[in-house]
Amino acid sequence: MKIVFSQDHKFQDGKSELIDGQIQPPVEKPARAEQILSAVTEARIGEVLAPAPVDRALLQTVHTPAYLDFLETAWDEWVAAHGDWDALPLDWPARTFTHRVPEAIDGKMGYYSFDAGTPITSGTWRAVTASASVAATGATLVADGERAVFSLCRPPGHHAAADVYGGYCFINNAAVAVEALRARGFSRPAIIDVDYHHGNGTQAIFYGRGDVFFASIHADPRQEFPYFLGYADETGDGAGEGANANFPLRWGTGWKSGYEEALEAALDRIAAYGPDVLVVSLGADTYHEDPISQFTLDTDDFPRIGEHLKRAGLPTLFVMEGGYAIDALGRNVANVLSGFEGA
Ligand code: OKP
Ligand code: ZN
Repeated sequence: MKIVFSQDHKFQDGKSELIDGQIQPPVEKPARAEQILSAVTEARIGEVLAPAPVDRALLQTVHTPAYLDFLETAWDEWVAAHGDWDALPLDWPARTFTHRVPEAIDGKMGYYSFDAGTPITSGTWRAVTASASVAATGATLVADGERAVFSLCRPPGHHAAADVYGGYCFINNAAVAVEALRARGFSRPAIIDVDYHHGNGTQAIFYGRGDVFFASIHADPRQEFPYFLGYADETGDGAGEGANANFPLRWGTGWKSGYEEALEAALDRIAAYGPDVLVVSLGADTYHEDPISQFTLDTDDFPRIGEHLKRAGLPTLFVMEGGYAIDALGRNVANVLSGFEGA
């Protein structure tokens, strides 16, 4: 399986994340991608290729022009206002407020975000466009006939919606990949999101559409981030009714205590949709030692995820999302891919 990777991920290197009320070192850090790259290289998953630059027009099939302009200029506006420390929002238009876009950078950040844990830094734009290019190039390779490709994206993307960032995500790489695949003639893509957290951004992007299926297996939003989306009764809207399927699972879920069953149910729903290509939002934060997560999958369970995905029998693009247990992350990701290759 070919791997697409860009070193430019390293330009997203936040100084701080607000965790449990304290400013701490970010858990979403460059070492994650480096660990994954060395593990997939060691496991001989396949050749590593550099991405082609991503077109702005492709990004605009997913994100609004105003949002992309905001992301591109936010750092400079923040530095002019406050100096060159990480840009973090602190004020949001919750219920009772208007949804106007303010002039001040702090107000714009609140308008375009949903959490205070996702720093904009000097290199954010460069890193997030590189991450999107990794996804888009992976899609091109699948369209050119590769059976399966691994887009080693960083930063992740599945929490980002058309004009909202958060959850360490700015550009929705999986959605960009879907649009790149559609542009190359695939007409019925399905996305399966196996990251521990609900892919709220991906769901929101495709919620009103019947031409893209979205299934997500994740920690129950009653207990876990992103809290306000990811419930089982979210089934799609309008033309998208029936094309969204959520499988929320309680904290403590393991392979035999609910995960495998949910994965099979999600893949059954995808098979019933009749897709022509599969995009996997691949998180390894379902691992029992993940520092911010509460599922109990073990390293031996990850190849089984790959085996189940292989049985869908579809051209498949893996897009990297989360996973924060840095020492085991690369091995767990490589295990999914080798499980897929071996099945
Ligand atoms: C990104 B991805 C938990 C705070 C959670 C954001 C988590 C984003 C996860 N107390 N902060 O889905 O792995
Ligand atoms: Zn996650």
